[in-house]
Amino acid sequence: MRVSIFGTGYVGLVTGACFAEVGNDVICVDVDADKIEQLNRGEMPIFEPGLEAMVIRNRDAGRLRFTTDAAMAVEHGDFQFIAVGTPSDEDGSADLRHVLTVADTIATSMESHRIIVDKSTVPVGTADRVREAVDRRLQQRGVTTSYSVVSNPEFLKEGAAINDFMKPERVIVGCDDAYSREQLHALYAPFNRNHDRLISMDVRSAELTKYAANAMLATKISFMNELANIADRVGADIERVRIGIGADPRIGYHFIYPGAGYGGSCFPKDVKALARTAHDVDYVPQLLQAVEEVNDRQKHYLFNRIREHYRGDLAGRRFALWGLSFKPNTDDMREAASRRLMESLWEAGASVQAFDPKAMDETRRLYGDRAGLTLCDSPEAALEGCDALVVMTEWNLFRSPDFELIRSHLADAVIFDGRNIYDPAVLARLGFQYHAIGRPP
Ligand code: UPG
Repeated sequence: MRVSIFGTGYVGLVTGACFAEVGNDVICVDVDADKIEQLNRGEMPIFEPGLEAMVIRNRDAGRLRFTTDAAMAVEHGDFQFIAVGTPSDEDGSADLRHVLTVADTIATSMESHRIIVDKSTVPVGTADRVREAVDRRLQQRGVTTSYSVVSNPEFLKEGAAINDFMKPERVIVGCDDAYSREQLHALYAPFNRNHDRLISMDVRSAELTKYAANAMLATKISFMNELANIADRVGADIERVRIGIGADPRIGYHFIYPGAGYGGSCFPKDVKALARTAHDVDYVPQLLQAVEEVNDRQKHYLFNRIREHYRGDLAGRRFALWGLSFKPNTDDMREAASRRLMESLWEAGASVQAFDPKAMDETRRLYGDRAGLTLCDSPEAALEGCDALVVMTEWNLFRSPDFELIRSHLADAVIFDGRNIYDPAVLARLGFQYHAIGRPP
């Protein structure tokens, strides 16, 4: 089948590569000419396991092309995917500027029936706005052609996006006509394992499903972080509690890890946008507001522990920071808890020596040569001359370090762990002071 994808960001690129991988003829479009050139050379603008090899393989097979030529892409694809960013506006609502610009671009050269697919995360009602934008342009051009607008939200986890796309648990398709439903069914057929993964529904329900999924997951995390704060105060160990409650299949073990707060491009933005949608229809989303507030507070948790430990005396201290990305296996630092921590430490006059397996370039891009930040080549180098170690991302590399070596580098044998990856009993035996989330010291 012929597929065109607007936007070569995270979602667009993974979607394009995976559709090509199963034999479709895919064109990816972006307004950023440098990015398109880079992709044509086989260089990835983001790090995602397995992506580069898949892009190169399909590009070489002629099934995956990158261009800035939107008209050619509109001509090419029976499916026109919109996979551009929807950043948060000042008031938390999703900014639809890019989505509507793409809708207009498609309508500017559309001559015959196309299925326009919203893959970007967009608030309920966006399909209608896309339709309005398309109608306006078609009318202006005097072109009369039928077309459909379909909602097909993505559920890709960064770091596991290829696998999530190739082996989806579900594919949500919101559409109001039988023809598009059949076409989407055919397009996604190669990704069914054992049984049909496609769940079809009306457009508005599909749009809301995306937000509902992310808000539910964010709620689980904030719930656990709240419980960790209670555990701290009553002298319980949240890790035992986690294992205890997860055994109930109604609760389950997924997404109940307490930590330094959720980050990334989706949860913070989507919880805000859903709350905004609720306000817009005169509903006060109390639970969603609390989910966000708890997360905000949680991002200060580790800094507060550090400040308490040093009795407020942080000026001139130096901290080794392991992990900068918002989670392992990605170089993404959007809304990463590490950023909030570093900024608080700097404000208090402390400095940071940081190491991350993938996010060093991104950190350099964000903070440049900022005073108080030294980027190191290895976890060990980051420890040199520091007062204490702070772990912010649970990369596998950090899970079983040489604790003797850590101690030999640090002025104090103190570890602050924002992801609860170490065993308190082991660290106590080795003579460390260990501060984790919701665990007795
Ligand atoms: N997190 C926790 N505790 C947990 C699980 C996750 O603190 O038990 C944190 C994690 O550290 C990270 C954030 O939650 O900061 C988000 O993690 P994750 O969901 O793995 O990352 P994303 O790549 O942002 O993926 C989410 C959804 C995915 C959706 C995507 C974009 O999981 O289904 O497609 O956002 O909307």
